[in-house]
Amino acid sequence: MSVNLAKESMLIDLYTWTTPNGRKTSIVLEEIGLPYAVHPIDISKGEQLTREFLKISPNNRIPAIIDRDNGISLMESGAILIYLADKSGKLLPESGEPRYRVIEWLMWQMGGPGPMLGQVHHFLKYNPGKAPYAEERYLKEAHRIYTVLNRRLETRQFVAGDYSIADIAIWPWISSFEWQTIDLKQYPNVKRWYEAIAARSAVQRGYKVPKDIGPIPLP
Ligand SMILES: N[C@@H](CCC(=O)N[C@@H](CS)C(=O)NCC(=O)O)C(=O)O
Repeated sequence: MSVNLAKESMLIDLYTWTTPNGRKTSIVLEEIGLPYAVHPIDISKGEQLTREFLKISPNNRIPAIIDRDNGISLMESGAILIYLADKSGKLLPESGEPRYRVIEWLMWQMGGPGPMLGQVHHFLKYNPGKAPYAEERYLKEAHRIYTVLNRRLETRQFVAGDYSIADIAIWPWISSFEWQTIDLKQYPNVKRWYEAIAARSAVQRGYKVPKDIGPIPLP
């Protein structure tokens, strides 16, 4: 983590919290090695709702970044991942089908595992018993998502070619498998992929941003 570097040497300001969408961005920053300054936005205290933060993130959600090189600010983790990959020339092929495969699976994460597993957390983890239909619906969808990912990883080490921003976007959502009441042993290819990524030192550092709330869950 680059939190303690001198202010002038920072390139990226990262506004984040201890959530899957936040961790995607800190893991990518750790993987590509760009120096960054962490600005914790405690969403449990409503810090995402301030007028100051709204200027950086018009949707009032973390994560967001500012690139000090050019003043560009970005919200939406998918857009941030593409931006950082392009800026560094890492984790996203430059052109052709390999690039679109990574973007395809990144978009799959943004439209599927992100919002759907988010609903699983909301209903099963934080509000159990309040809405049985929603619990059933989103848990069923979670199993469908895990089935799709397990199938995709049957013949591949990573979801789209080499290790990429697509893997990094999906991984933090799978790291909450316990909250989702998912037994990873039911999805052996996902388990193998998950453990391999969890073992990376950049992932271990990025997981602890903006603060350490415990080790990466392992099956
Ligand atoms: N599609 C957005 C989703 C961002 C998002 O939902 N962030 C959550 C934390 S993971 C948040 O800021 N929640 C604050 C709130 O709900 O007010 C992205 O991928 O960046």
